[in-house]
Amino acid sequence: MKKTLLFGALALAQASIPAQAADTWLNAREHRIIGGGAAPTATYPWMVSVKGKDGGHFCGASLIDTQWVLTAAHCVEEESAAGIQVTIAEYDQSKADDGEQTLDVSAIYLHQQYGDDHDIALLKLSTVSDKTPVALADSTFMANLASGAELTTIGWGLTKDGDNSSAATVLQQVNVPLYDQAQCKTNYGTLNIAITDNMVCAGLEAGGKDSCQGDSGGPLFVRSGGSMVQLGITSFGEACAKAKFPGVYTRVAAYSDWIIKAKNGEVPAHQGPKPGGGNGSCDDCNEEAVLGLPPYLDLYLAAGETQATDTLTLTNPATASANLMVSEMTLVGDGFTLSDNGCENQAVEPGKDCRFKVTYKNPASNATYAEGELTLATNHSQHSRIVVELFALNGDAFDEGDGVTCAIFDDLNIRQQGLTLDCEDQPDGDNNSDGSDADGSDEKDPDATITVAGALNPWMLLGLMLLPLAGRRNAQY
Ligand code: 4AZ
Repeated sequence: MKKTLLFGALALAQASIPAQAADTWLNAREHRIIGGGAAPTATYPWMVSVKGKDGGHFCGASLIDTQWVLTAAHCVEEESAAGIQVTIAEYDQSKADDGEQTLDVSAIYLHQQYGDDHDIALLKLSTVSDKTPVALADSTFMANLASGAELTTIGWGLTKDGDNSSAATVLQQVNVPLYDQAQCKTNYGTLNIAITDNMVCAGLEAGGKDSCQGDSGGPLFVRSGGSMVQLGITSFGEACAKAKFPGVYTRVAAYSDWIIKAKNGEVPAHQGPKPGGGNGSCDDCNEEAVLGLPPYLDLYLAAGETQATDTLTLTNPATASANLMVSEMTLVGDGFTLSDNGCENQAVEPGKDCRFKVTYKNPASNATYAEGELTLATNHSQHSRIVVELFALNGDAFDEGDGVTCAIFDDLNIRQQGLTLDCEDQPDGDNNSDGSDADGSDEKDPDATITVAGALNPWMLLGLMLLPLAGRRNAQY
């Protein structure tokens, strides 16, 4: 996860342990509910253990609707839906309990702004569960909850902070009071950790009772008139059960709307770890058009022209089983703009399409070319993030007739890509008629031009050259 400091240890453990090693993950970060005891059996039918496909528990969660499980984003950030499963009404991790139900996950929805905040995720189950879901707190409920109110948190995490062999086998529970929000902010502030209004803290001033590693994603709830209401998702803390550093939980009431949106298919599905280790780059990503959108778009400005526009079409295949939703379109790059946007926040039915325009306007500099990137966030299970790389080339960058300067090729990094063409044959301007370099260097004249033969005009040439170039630019899907 992306948090710093106390998140550091968490991030390290989480990031370094691959999805397949989910069972070993808990062992690597031993801590469970601290200062509590075994929960009574058959009391929390909505309690969920999130596991690898090999059955190893790595996070808690809760059933909030027949087909929906709530957990922490940092629990599933590095997971794919196919790589995990959940056991609902789990109690004893060492055996199959009466009434427990293990189901597959069909999609993971991570909060789109998840980072140092918004540690929330939803898992959609492949089939419905017959267990009774837990109720969730809304803001009115929270407003009526006083500091010091008795809350409970449960899980299979470590029982001794730092002791990796202390993970619980049977579900543990501990009562922790709601901690004053301002005090929590102040205390964590000393560690440079921001406690936002999307978080809620629980624990004793003196420490001793807390959730811990392995409890993440599980619930913080209150008993209210004979029923239980979940108000937090176990998220992080400065160590466990430490005085002045209560456990920090995602404030569920801050996400009532997000939960509705995710259930409505308006949040892009999480694609799991990125190829090559999750840093966003991938060499073997699809370079083909995705849902009608090309991996790159070249916009050419003929000499004297000030802007160029292209219309792109996003298509929901006729074979699709659901509407295609684009929740967000973001465009970066100087001089590029998006207009006539008929796609963002629209439901595109199967067999239908939507359109939008991308324009490049030369920003009155003598820029020869520009690069940008258009990203679409969609609800498509395989294409939740579509990236179109944008390239613009200014006609003024070309010599009047049919020459393309070698400088452009250098700027575009084309020469380094091995597409040297005649640039390599151009003199470097030292006027040695024997072809040698007066200064002994191998540099080429940046102002030299490539003469383009016959019908192959500069635009076509650059289009051809940008094709492999763009292909190497890590278009991601
Ligand atoms: C964890 O790493 C974790 N003391 C969970 C809860 C707390 C700390 C760490 C709260 O999963």
